[in-house]
Amino acid sequence: MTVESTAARKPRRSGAKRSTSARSTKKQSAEPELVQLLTPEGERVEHPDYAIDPTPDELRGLYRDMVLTRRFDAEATTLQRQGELGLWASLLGQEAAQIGSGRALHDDDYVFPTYREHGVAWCRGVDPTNLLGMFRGVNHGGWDPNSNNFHLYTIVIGSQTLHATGYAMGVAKDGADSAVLAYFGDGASSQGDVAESFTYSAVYNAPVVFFCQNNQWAISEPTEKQTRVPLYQRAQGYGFPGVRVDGNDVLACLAVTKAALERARTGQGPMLVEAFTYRMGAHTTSDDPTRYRSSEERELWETKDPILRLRTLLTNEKLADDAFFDALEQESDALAKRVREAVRSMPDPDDMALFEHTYADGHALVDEERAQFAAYQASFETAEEGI
Ligand SMILES: Cc1ncc(C[n+]2csc(CCOP(=O)(O)OP(=O)(O)O)c2C)c(N)n1
Ligand SMILES: [Mg+2]
Repeated sequence: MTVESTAARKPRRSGAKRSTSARSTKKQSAEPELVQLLTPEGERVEHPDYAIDPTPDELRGLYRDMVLTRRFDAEATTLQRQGELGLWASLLGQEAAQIGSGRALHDDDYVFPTYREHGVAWCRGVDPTNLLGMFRGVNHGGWDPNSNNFHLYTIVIGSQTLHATGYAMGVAKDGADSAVLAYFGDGASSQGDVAESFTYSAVYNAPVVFFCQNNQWAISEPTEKQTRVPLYQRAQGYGFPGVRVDGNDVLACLAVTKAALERARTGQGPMLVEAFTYRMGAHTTSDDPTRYRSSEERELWETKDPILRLRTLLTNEKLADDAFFDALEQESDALAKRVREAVRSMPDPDDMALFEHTYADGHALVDEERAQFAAYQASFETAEEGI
């Protein structure tokens, strides 16, 4: 099921684009239909429901976003390996899903992420260094959600879809014309929270778009263990549209999310977007995917790399030259250096800060725990003095 794109149809900018209507992306097999606007070979194609015609500047911008996000992510993984972070959840392979959907947002839209949405955070203007405090264990979040309309990372999988739905219901009650974008994964789709948020958002016609990054794995569990139908088809049972998009195609992710958000903003209710993609790396730095999946699978997905296909388009259509790619590499290195320095100089938190902000007005139990912990910490000081 699809909805009409709100993007105006424009004439073709280049002869390279062809229509997919005859060559439908629906395969002979039971493979579901997939919205695609940029093939793995870097060729532009059209889709009958989703039109988009980005300028060369916008195409270069999307490419830059994806490259910088990947570089930041690689640096964070390295920092974890060197003991500077306790854990890192890499987005490798999911750059197009995140940048495409992230760039579809208006400033006053609100985002509820999981723990892997580093590319979306980038689009929202959250400084990448702020994402790392929680993973270093020096804070519980790292940014003010209301400064960027980007909620804190949520580890309890699926729970943020409920927060997003409640927030969207509030947006509707306020009569505001903004939308809410809720991210979740294929594994989270099995959570009751997600089912409840689908029900509530549908019956209250809440302006929320559910963006499921189906990266095909929930730690070591494949998507076949989560569902018997393609995930986007779940929406139908709740009474709102669902669509599957090529999650490694930044243009398709941008076009479909734009249309879904506009639909929500104009009072037409929720929509589910399933971005079909692949988690190229481990679940987190604590995981070893070689124990449960084949290297052939990863190699296959390397041929569908989201960054490579846009680079091919930019190069083939002469929309970017060596100077552009070289400058971007330098910018990436500078970002990595800045991130590394920022992480290493993050101050350790005050031990007692753990007990702050639990309750707005304090709580007797927290007071008791604070006192106990203070005594425990003090016992080390006494022991050290005695040595
Ligand atoms: C409610 C809950 N149950 C279990 C976990 C442990 N857990 C963390 S991530 C994860 C898998 C999530 O998979 P998916 O939703 O596909 O997201 P992905 O990690 O692939 O981005 C699980 C089971 C959790 N964080 N929260
Ligand atoms: Mg997953």
